[in-house]
Amino acid sequence: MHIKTVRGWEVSDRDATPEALMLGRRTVLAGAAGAAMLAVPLAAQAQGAPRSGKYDAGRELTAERDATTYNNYYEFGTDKSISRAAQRLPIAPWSIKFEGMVETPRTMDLDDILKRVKLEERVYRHRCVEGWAMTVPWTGFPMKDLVALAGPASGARYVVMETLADPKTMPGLRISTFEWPYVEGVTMAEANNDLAFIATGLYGKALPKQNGAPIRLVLPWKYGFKSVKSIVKMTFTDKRPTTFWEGIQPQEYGFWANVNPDVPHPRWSQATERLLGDNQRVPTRIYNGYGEFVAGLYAGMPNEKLFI
Ligand SMILES: Nc1nc2c(c(=O)[nH]1)N[C@H]1C(S)=C(S)[C@@H](COP(=O)(O)O)O[C@H]1N2
Ligand SMILES: [Mo]
Repeated sequence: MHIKTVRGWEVSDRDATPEALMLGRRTVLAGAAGAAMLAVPLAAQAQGAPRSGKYDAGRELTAERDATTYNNYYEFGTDKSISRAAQRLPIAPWSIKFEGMVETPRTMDLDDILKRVKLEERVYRHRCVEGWAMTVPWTGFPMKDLVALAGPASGARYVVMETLADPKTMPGLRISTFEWPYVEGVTMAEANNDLAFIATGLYGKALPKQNGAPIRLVLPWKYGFKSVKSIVKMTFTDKRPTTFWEGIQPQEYGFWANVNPDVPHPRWSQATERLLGDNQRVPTRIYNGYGEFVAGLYAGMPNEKLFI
């Protein structure tokens, strides 16, 4: 396969200009990947959920305007200014397919899922591998509750999640150097860790489209690219998946992608991060500061490349 020059969001945050990625990879122009459809009461997905006191973010909230206008959502374009373009994302009705090693493969409507979970608000730090960071209040529920709804079979070891791939509304799907749909995965132990969160709201409102409406993953101890947006499918498997960025640049992005200031990206340092808003630089912390909750997940894995 011929590899062309490309840099994408993995360009250092300090060099600001995002360019298109590399690699002559065949694109699977996913057909109108099926968000099967039924009505969803969107407003009900965020309002009035009580804020959890379990995880103290320890720094000021990012301004809502910054968090909702500076985004990574490559389906809508490779720069940070996709918030307008993303308004075409069709989010209602919405459903999620549960497939693979589950007791009963099925599709569940989002409104049905929301009836079976308890919403709460959590303020989490977010660290993008490019070097920028934010602190935002997500509304949602623990990922383990979604796993329980899916009903995995006992042999399942990984959960794989996919974003909608809709060529009609997502111009980024024409970039054939990417292999759509966007796919991410975690181990069952990671999925069942209380910190792993499924968000349906942000700042007490329904999740904005540019932030991954109507339902996305939030893994605050990992680099942001693991937190897959607009999820339409959850597959349980006993094989580790090749994830979106790993498939494109395996020498730069791996499966684990845990935040670590001492493990530089091959092209830039990860020692500090730039806070959206005031652009202040602060030190990056191992596991993005969530080590007490998640470090145990990685004990006894000396041969795994746990950090990027
Ligand atoms: N489907 C999809 N999910 C995605 C991305 C993407 O391009 N497409 N970008 C990831 C990256 S690199 C980051 S940092 C976060 C950004 O989330 P935000 O725009 O809500 O800040 O989403 C992640 N999830
Ligand atoms: Mo990112």
